[in-house]
Amino acid sequence: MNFETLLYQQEGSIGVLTINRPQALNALNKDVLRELKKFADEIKSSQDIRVLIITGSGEKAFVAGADIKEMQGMTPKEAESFSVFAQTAFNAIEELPFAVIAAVNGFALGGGCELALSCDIILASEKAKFGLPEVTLGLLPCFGGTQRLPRAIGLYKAREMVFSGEFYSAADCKEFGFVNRVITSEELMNEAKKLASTISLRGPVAVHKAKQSLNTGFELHIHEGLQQEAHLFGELFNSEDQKEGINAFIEKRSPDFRGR
Ligand code: CO8
Repeated sequence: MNFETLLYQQEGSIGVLTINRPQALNALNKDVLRELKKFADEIKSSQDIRVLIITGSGEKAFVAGADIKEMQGMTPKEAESFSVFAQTAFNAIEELPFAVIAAVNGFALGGGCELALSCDIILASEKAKFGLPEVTLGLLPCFGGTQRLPRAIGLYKAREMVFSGEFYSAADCKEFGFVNRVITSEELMNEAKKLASTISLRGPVAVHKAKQSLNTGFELHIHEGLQQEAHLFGELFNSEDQKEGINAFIEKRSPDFRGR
């Protein structure tokens, strides 16, 4: 895969996607967003990837937000379309059929924080700073932040973050509940790969269906969510992986999941 603003490397079944505009602290301009969407569309049908890690290039930033310079002079209609376009790209990341880990190595501001929130698991370095500083620019978070953040941490903490526009440490965000773990900068990628490696050994069809059950079920009434959970559980019994998992347990060996 060849991109101008993204770097992609695959180690076995683990993909590492790096947002690569270090000169602008990896800010999300139209090119990055277009490429992110294209990347998600291409990778979603890959048979040999089981976990994706997303990180930022350089030591300073994961992603310092949408590209502020591109917003100058936008009309209301252009701004709305830009927001929809970015939301579509982030939805595509969120809906990937495998686990996605954000390895947040520095500033995750505005669109950068929202990108992390569209990943399944957020690991952060001690140096990471999160924030939704849109109101400091006379804007509001529009790449999903006003929707995903309160769902993740509740309305009250989300209001504080959105209304204040302040930056928060990784430790604060862990306490808020949307950062899973805080790790030293040196160890961040190793830890992300270790977790990815653990997940990659699990049944890929099961991880995919569990992700669907968690993410979609979260939006539903519990009764509908439970119905969906049972339905997805039933669907797993069409998969070879399910038979392999159970057989491996009974035969006292490690399962050899094929993702089908
Ligand atoms: N957009 C464009 N360029 C950026 C951005 C950005 N978001 N962030 C940093 N840069 C650029 C700087 O302009 C600078 O470039 P140059 O050297 O050419 O001047 C370079 O990156 C390095 O940045 P700094 O010199 O500022 O580095 P510092 O270490 O001094 O500061 C900060 C780091 C604190 C991260 C600072 O750069 C900063 O505050 N950046 C902006 C953060 C921000 O407000 N992000 C939110 C943006 S809004 C958003 O994401 C969602 C809004 C959606 C709007 C959609 C509209 C349709």
